[in-house]
Amino acid sequence: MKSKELIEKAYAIAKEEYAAIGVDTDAVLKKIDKLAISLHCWQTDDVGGFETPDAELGGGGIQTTGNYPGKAGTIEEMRADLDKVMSLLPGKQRLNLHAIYGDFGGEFVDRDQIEVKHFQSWIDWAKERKMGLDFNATCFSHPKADDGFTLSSKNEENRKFWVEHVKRCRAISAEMGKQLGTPCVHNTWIPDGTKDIPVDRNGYRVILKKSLDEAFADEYPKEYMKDAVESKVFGIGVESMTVGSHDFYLGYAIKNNKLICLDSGHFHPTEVVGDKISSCLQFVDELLLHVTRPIRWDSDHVVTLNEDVQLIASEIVRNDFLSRVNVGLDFFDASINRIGAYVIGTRAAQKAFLIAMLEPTKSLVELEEAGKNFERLATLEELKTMPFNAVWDYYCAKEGVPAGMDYIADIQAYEKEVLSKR
Ligand code: RNT
Ligand code: ZN
Repeated sequence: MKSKELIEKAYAIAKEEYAAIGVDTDAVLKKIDKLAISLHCWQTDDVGGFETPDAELGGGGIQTTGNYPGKAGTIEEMRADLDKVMSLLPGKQRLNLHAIYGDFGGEFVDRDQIEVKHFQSWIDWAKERKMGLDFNATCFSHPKADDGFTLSSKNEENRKFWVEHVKRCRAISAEMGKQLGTPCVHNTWIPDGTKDIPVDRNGYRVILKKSLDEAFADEYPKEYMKDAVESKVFGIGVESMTVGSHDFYLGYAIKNNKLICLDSGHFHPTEVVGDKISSCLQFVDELLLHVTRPIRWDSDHVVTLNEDVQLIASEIVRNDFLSRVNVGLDFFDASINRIGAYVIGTRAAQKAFLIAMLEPTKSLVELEEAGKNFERLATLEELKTMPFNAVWDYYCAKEGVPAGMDYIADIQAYEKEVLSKR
């Protein structure tokens, strides 16, 4: 285990090094406390949900791969896993639920029938932990989504079903926000699209717009809930056209004062979400992020501390956008210990924010404005190996969670005592 003495010694040195470039590490530690990342509950069970015993993710071009033992199969198991995850993370978190994770008490409740009562035990759970909740309509893994269309369906009965589902999800979200005293971000993502070349692209988009207008007709106070819409470039089996493209939703969000959700896996591989933040925020009030790690496609690999994630965090921090960007995660790896995956990914995102906060942004901008581009690049390179890790460890120790690699042993013990017995 990393000793308290070593952590403090390293922090004292790091503090001096950062002070020399004009960064106050104590102030950074206060600032990072304001960041509450929304934990996507679906990393614990591969997006299965609790509608039926053995429910599995289906349709819509999202997939989990792997069958590592220990997946959460019940609401109790999921809650235990979430508590474990949070015990290994510094700072505060929010919880992001999908509609399929209701507390249905063993009964089958179809998506157009869900009510607040199915989520009250989650609200109580979050209240006990002083956390906020976020929510998502689940427009996939359902027979009425099997033909590849939900809100943009030309089958009127199906379309109405999905509109009703989203309406109910928004009402549930508003109640979550009301009871918890922090606005719930409700995100709408639909898988709609076609495998092969469609002819009536416009027709589907006309229907999607109409369905969103209907689903969003009920207004709720901003203090209770906020709507986000999430685009996607393509999915497996939906290669030729996605109805809810980026252009579609960006337009919809701007015109209707909604949040746009940017998922790092939903763009062409050389596009980076970090670059989109300052563009979108010129025209929408707030953003929702789904931080993930796409590999060749929207593979939803565990987030690691890479340049894409760093740019996202840096853009938010440099521009003081923390109050306008809701940070959520969206990865699901079933091939390794799921709790381990969860903790690695969340800590990586937190580290990216910490590094961003340790940047002497003002002096970098001065170099840039003076045309000193060699000096700018050199400083950015040197910053990469500054002792941010000493600040991270100190932050973890201060928060009473394992520093450095110490969380690995904790997760191994949880696997032995809990996960392996499922
Ligand atoms: C799918 C979207 C969507 C889902 C979750 C489960 O490509 O990213 O956000 O991953 O809603
Ligand atoms: Zn997403």
